Amino acid sequence: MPSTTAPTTTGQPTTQAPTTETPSTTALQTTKQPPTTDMLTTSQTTGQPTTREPITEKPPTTALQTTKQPSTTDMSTTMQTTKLPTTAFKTTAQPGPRDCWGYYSDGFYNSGLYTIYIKGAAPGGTSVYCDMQFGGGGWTTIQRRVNAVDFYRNWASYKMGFGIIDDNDSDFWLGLDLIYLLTNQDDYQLRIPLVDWYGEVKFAKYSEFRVNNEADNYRLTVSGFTGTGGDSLIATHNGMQWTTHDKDNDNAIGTNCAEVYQGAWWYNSCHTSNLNGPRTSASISPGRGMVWKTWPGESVSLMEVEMKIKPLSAG
Ligand SMILES: [Ca+2]
Repeated sequence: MPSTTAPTTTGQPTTQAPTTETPSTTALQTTKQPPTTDMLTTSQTTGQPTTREPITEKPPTTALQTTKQPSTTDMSTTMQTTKLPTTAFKTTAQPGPRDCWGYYSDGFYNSGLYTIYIKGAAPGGTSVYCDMQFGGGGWTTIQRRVNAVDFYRNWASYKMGFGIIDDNDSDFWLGLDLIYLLTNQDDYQLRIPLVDWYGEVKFAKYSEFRVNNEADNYRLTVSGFTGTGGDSLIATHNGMQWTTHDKDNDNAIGTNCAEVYQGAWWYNSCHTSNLNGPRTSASISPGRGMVWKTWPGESVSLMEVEMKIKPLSAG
């Protein structure tokens, strides 16, 4: 790993730098950024973000992994004691909504935590954050970046998920196994709100979003773009497999894109979007941040992003 002494701290926002919360993340970000004059000259002096600044990490209130949830029904108790594989659950009745749209359809209009019962997942249910207000409501959130949780993680972490799901100020990745199961129980659409460091908001929406299983390295199928932020997903990333710093499935010969861009994604060789990259300052070396190339551009890291899904049939 190169040990450049990039003067990156000068480009960090001064009032809300995430450095106070996860020094290790910052270290990863800064060591990868070569010295550039752009970074210095574009350092924001008047355009500092004024809204939705990173908030100090809250104590975990809800474990991401659903296996920690207590069993509440006789059915789930039976399933657990017999140690049946999760696929056996398909033979039993659906205990509740399979996603947030199911709750919305049942009249639940408040955003927050809900327990959903994903086809093929743990019978005890999965705790997820449902966005019931935005974009017509009923969105199941699979990723959120609004704080300082380190997203430069290995294959196992992205497979199982990480972070804390509690409210709008928590960062998390739901987990590729659950995203696979979710997106294969129906035809799902994907919505990605993009927020830059000035607080401007745009979005990208896809009428098709599906992730395959681990045997196929969570290959991405995405199509049908609409939105205001441009498409930074289809052309480069459709059909690609998942790559982490410890498992290289990208198309870059002799290079691990996750390692270069400090994230984990459906890298090609390498990317036009990097939403699991470092959540760093507004000005970055090209691609080395929380990037959406079509807006605000590859040399700007976003301030906030989310990935949310809903059945296409929901409208
Ligand atoms: Ca490679």
